Amino acid sequence: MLRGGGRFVADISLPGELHCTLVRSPHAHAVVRNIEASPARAAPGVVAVFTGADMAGDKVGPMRALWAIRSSDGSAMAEPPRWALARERVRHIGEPIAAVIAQTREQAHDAAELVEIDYQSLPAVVDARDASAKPAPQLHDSAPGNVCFRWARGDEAAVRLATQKAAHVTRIDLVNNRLIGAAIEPRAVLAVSDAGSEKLTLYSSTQVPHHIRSYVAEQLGIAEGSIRVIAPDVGGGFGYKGKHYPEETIVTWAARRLRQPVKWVASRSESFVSDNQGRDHLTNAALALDEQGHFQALRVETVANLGAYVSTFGAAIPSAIYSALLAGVYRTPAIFVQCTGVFTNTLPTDAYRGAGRPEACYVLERLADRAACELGIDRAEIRRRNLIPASAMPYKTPIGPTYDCGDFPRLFARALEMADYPGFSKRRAEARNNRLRGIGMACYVESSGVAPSRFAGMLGARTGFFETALIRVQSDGGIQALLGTHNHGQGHATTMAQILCTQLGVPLRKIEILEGDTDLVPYGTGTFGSRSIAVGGSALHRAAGKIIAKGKLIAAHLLEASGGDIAFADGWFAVTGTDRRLSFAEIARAANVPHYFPLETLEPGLQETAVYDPPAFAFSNGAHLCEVEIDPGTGETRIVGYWGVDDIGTVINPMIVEGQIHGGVAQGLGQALHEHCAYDPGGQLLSGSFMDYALPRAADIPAIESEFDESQPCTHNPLGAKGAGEAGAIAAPAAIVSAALDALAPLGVTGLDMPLTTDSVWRAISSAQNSGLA
Ligand code: MCN
Repeated sequence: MLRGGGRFVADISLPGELHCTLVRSPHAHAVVRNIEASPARAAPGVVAVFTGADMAGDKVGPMRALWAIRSSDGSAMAEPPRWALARERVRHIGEPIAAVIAQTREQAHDAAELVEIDYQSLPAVVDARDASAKPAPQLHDSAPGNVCFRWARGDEAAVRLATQKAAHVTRIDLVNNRLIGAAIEPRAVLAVSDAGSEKLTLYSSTQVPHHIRSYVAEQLGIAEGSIRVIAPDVGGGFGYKGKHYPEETIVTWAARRLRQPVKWVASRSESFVSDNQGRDHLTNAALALDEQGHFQALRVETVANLGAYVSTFGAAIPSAIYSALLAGVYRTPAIFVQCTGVFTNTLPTDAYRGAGRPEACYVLERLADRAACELGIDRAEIRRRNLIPASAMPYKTPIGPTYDCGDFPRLFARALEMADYPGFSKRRAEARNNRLRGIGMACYVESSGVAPSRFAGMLGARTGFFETALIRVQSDGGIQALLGTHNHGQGHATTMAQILCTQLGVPLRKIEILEGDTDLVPYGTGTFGSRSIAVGGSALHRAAGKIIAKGKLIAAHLLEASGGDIAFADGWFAVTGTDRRLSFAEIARAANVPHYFPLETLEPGLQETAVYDPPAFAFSNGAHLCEVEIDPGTGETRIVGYWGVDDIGTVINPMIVEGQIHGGVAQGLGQALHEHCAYDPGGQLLSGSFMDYALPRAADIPAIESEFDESQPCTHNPLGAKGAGEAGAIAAPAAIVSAALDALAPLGVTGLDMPLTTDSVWRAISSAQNSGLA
C-alpha cells in the first residue's frame, strides 16, 4: 500500500469499459419538470444517457433502509421511496438525476454539461427543529411534519418522579455537529456483465460486500447469486462506506443493460455531495441529582437530522444505538430518552465512526461537567461517585443493555494518574503568555462487536448480524482463511492471522486472510461497529477449533490411537502420554493425500466453516483525559496532552489497536475543534471542499499516551476481545470540549458547541470580556 501497490477500484480497468458521470441536482428541493437529454446523447463518445424513467421502465425498485424502527406508539417509521436516479423530485443537492455513459471519463463529464433539466425549485429546510415546526416545507407525502419516527425508551414516569424529588437538576442544550467522511479513496464502483452468462460482477469500495449484493439484487429483481461483489483494497471507510448508495445500483443496472463494463469514480468534490454524512443531533437533556451529586434521573430529548431519505442504518443510529448507551458508565436509576428523526433537504446521515455512541457519550459527559460545576464538586469526583463499580457486573442498565464486565472506576483512576490530574492546578498557574489552560475528561462505554442478530431483529433490523469464517488448509500446511468482514485500514491481515497462528501453531507467513468477495466468502455482514475481531475473529476461532477437531481424527487414524487420546498443542498432534506425534503440516498433507483413509468415518480434506452470532455486544469502555491551552488573543486551542485508558478486552495486537485509538482520537479531535458540515438556509452546502471543511492536520494531533487494561476480557466470546476501532472517536470529542470549557471557565464561559474553532472560541472570549465577566 505504502509503495503504491494497492489495488483500488479506480485501479481496475476492464476491456471495453465505459465511464459514468452523474448529473446531480444543484437544488436542495425541486420538482424535475423535464429532462432534455438529446444534446448529451449526441455528444462525442456518449453511449447512453439514462434517467429515472429508464430505470422505472426496467422496473428497478427503490433503495430500502436496512433498519426499520418503530415509533413509540407502535407505528412503523415513515419510509418514503428513494430512487437511485431521482423520479420527478429532488430533495438534496447532489441527488443523482441522470447517468451519462461514455467512452471516456472526460467525454462523460462534457456530455453531462449538456443535459438540460427544467426544475421548479421549492422551499427547502435544513435545520432539524425547523423541519418539524410549522410551517415547514414538506419533503415526503408519507411523512407528515417531516417526521420519520418518534422513538422513546426508558421509564418516563420514574424519571419525572425522581426529578421532582431531586435536590438539583442540571439542564443542557447541545449540538452534535454534522460531519463529512473523508477517506483517502473517494467512493468508486465498476460493474461488468460477464459475457456468455447472466452473471454480474460489481467492484465497489464498500465495507459490506454481501449487503451490497442483497440490495442491488433486490432492486434489480435478480437472484443474489447472479451478482458477485468484490470490495478490493478500500482506502478507508469510517462507516460511511458501509452503507448502500445509488451509484451501486445505477452502474450495475447500466452494465447489465449495455452489456459493457461501466465505471464510476467519485471526484473529491463529488464526494462532498454524494456520501452520507454523520451525527447532526440537537439535544436537550436534564440530569437530576441529590445533594452529594449522585445521579438520580436522566431525561434526554434529541432531534436527529436524517437528511432527505432514510439511509441504510440512518434510522437506527439515533434511536436504537444511541439511546442504548445513555446510561453510559454511570449508575443512574431512571432514564428516559425520546428521539425524533426528521427529514430535511440535506444529504442523508448514517454511520460515521462511533455512530450514535459519541453522541451518547457527549450528552453524559457534558452533563457530568455542568452538574459538577453547578454543585461545586470536582469534575473527577462527581464521576467517581457515580461510576458503576466492577462489583455490580453484570450490570443491567435501566435503558436496556446489560454490561457483562468492566472496571470503570479502575480505568478512570488510572487515566487521572497518567494525566497527573492532581498536579494540574500547578500547571494551570504556570501557563505562560496568558494562555488559558484546561483539563478535561470523558468516560465512555461502547456497544462494540455489533452483532447480536436477536437484539437487532427485536429493534427492527432487516438483516442478520452474524459472521462467517472458512478455513482451507492446503496440503503444504498453508492456510487460507476467508472472512465475511472487510479490511479497509484496520490491519485484519495481521490480526486475523495472529489468531490462527496462536491457535494452530502455523507461522504467520503461511497464513493468508481473504475478505471482500461474495463468491469466495460463504457469507458476511461486513466491517462496521467495531465488530470484526469480536464477531469475525470469534467465527475464525471457532473454525480453527473445528480444524483441530478434524486434525485429531486424522492424527488418531495415522497414529493408530483413539481420537480422545490425541492432544493438540503448539502445532503438534500427539498421543497423550507418548512421544508419538505429527505436525500440523503432516496432518495437512495426509488430509489432502488420503490414500488409506477409512472413508466411511473420515472425510478427506481439511477445511471448515464456522458462524458466530454473539449473545450480546462486547462493551468496550475507557476513560480519556485531555489538556489544552487556549491563546486568548486568537482563540486557538492547542492540545498539550492526551491520555487514554481503554478496556478492549484481550488485545490481539497492541500496535494495531494503539493505531486504532490514535486514528479515532484524531477524528474526535476533528469533530471537537475543526470539522463542521454547513448548509445555508436554502440547502446549499457551504463546506463543499477541504478549503471550507477543516480536517485536522498532522500538526494538530498531539502525542497520545494510550494504555490498555486487559483485566476484564469479554465474557461471552472465545477471544475475550472487545472492539477498538471506534473507541477514540467516542471519547475524544467530549474530553476535548471538557478541557476547552475548563480553560474558559475562569472567563465565565460555560458552554460552546462543537466545533470549537478558533473563531468561535475567540468570540466567546471577546463576549465574556465585553460583558465584564472576564
Ligand atoms: N483489535 C485487536 N484487539 C482487540 C480489538 C481489536 O487487536 N481487542 C484489532 C483488530 O484485530 C483489528 C483492529 O484492531 O485489526 C480493529 O478491530 P475492531 O475493533 O474489531 O474494528 P473493525 O476491524 O471492525 O473495524 C471497524 C472500525 C470502525 S467501525 C471504523 S468506522 C473504523 C475503524 O474501525 N474505520 C477505519 N478503524 C479504521 N481504521 C482505518 N485505518 N480506516 C477506517 O476506515
